[in-house]
Amino acid sequence: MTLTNFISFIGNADLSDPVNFTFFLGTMAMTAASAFFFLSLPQFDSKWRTSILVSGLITFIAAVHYYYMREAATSGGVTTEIRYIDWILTVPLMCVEFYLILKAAGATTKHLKTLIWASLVMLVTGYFGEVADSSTAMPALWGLASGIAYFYIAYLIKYGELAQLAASAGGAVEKAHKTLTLFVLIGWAIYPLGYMLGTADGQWYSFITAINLDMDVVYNIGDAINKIGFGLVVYAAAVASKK
Ligand SMILES: *C/C=C(C)/C=C/C=C(C)/C=C/C1=C(C)CCCC1(C)C
Repeated sequence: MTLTNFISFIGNADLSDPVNFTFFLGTMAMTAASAFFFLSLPQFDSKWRTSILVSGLITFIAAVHYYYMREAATSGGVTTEIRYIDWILTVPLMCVEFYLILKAAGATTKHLKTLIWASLVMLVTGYFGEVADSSTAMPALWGLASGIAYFYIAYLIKYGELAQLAASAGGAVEKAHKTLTLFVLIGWAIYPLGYMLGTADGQWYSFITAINLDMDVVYNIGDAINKIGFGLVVYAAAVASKK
């Protein structure tokens, strides 16, 4: 069996295509990361265990969705719905991570609810934008609404009460909060880029297609950075607070 044969056997797809390849790699990376987080659970005390468990759930949910998205993409199908179901489950769980880390410092379920609502608004409006008629202004308008919700989330964690609670906690908690905030500010900014690439047709931002990347590739890169990276930050904070 040649390598090409083997690859088409496991993926049933041309892996020289960046969309297929990043879906394949994404499935593997998310699965491996989930195993890593789940298997590391016993080494932590109960204060951190839920946070690590949530890290593992985020990558595990993604792994399952990537398995199906890879299949859809390689058979010429659509990935949009699977993608957004994934995000609607995993992004609120990332909000839970912010809450869990700051819970001992005084974060309340009210903080959590606000974050979750804002993230749902961001994602639902984004979905409407992706399926909207590209010959109208709707993709731009839905994208704008989604962007406002995104900036609101960024504001809440960078300048809101959560930031103050993190500062008052200090140590590993403050450091983790700061790094997770950077993920939201920089890592999450990858997604609007993918959205613009995927909806550029007939829009004022069609110049973006000068970047010769498929929307799915950009989303896949964003997910790898944000889901695995985010989980590793939480893991590192848990390790640091053991000492
Ligand atoms: C694991 C998945 C994550 C962290 C997904 C995050 C998704 C976003 C931050 C999406 C944001 C969007 C905008 C800010 C505007 C355009 C529409 C979206 C939904 C792509």
